Amino acid sequence: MTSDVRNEVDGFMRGLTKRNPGEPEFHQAVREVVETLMPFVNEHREYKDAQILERMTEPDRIIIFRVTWEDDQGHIRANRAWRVQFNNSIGPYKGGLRFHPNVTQSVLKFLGFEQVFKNSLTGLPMGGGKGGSNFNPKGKSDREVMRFCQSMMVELHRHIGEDTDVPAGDIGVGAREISYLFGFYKRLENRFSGILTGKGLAFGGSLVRTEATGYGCVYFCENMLNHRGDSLKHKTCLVSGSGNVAIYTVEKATQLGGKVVTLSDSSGFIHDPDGIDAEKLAFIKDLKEVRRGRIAEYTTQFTNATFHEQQRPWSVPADIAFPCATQNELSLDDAKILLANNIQAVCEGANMPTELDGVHQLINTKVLFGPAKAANAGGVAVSGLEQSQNALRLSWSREEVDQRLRTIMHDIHEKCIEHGNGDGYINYMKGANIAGFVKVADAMLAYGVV
Ligand code: NDP
Ligand code: 2IT
Repeated sequence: MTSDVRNEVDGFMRGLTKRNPGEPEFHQAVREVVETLMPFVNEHREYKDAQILERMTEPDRIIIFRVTWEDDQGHIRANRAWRVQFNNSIGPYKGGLRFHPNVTQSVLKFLGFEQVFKNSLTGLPMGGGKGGSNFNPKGKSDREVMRFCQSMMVELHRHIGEDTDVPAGDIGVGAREISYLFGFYKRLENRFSGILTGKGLAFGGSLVRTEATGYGCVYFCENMLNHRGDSLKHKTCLVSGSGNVAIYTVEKATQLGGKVVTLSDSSGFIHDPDGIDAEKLAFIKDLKEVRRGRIAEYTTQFTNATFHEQQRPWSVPADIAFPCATQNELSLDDAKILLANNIQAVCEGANMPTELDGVHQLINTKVLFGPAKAANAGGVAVSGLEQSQNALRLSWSREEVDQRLRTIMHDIHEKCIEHGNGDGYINYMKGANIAGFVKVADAMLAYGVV
């Protein structure tokens, strides 16, 4: 980056930080994008003259509301919830809902901002949004989760719709929560329509949506490796997290010949040097998707494995790392350890899992770096396919949806190459940011001043 561009980025970030104080995650997500986009925007004066970057970093609106509910002991509880409707230039707002105690407006703004670019990259007509609550589903009974979801929908139903805003799942929001939310929307509105994605197969859900983010992330990684004349076969892989994205990343990476040796949750990570095969993954699915247990239990079942309390998996030597838990789970020091162990690729299943200086370190060292916006777009892409099926009132086969997912991930990879190729090294972050930006920016230009 030249010093002129650096000054321009710093100036832009000073203004953004002043307008959005106390929102470090949002600042981080915007800085990453602005650093790569500023030279491009300077070369395309029409974007600069129309203040597209300034407009794209300001959400269309944010809805904030209280959610009151009653726990099993009869105590009244109050949480805060948000829906950040970030940008609907190329389609209705689309993006997940997150339930986690560390959810803040900053976290949801970073997620909503990135969703705009990600959804654009899928090639489907989806704008970007995100929502959620600081509600902690951990340790709550099904009935408590149901009462919370119903109370949340009492407000949320006014703001969503198949042509307005279509939420889905994210951390802490899976099949159970989407079912409670959908059932209550239907009751409030007396309408059965595709206002949420990630629905159950009996009521409008799509095959492969559960697997889509993890599978898509591995397809993207395989595309990056193939482009270098390599593949996942015989590669040792690290996966963090043990939720929806992590589980199906392990499944597909294993099917493509990789050996996954780690998984984690917020208590620590497990290391299984023999690899987590299909049988062991079935145990994890039951542990995490059914019993909602802790990853440490893996070592009681598979005694060759070890549990490392309160640690992350990045110190285990491997070829490929898939961070699939949460934001900022891979620091600059972690990146240096991965590089010292000769990592070949880092492919982000989670949103913004790598700290920005860690990203710079990986890209400067020219390892393959698959940024979240591109690498985890498979989830929202199949959500888009769920919307299409709902609109058509039919269901596509598993093979059909999986084939479309593969094609979309392949096309995203191509777009990253188109905009990120420099001297033979593909800067996928730059490619994804520019390719995602152009479609949204062109729509905004066409609309004039809105
Ligand atoms: P889940 O709730 O299914 O799983 C989250 C996993 O991450 C759990 O293992 C959880 O551990 C761990 N985790 C969450 N927060 C923290 C934290 N603060 N510190 C350490 N570990 C943590 O969520 P998903 O798998 O759906 O989401 C994972 C990531 O993927 C998120 O970044 C999400 O935004 C992103 N993503 C999800 C998509 C989807 O379709 N679901 C699509 C695209 C991206 P524990 O149980 O101990 O909290
Ligand atoms: O971050 C994401 O892309 C998601 N949580 C999925 C969003 C969606 O609408 O399926």
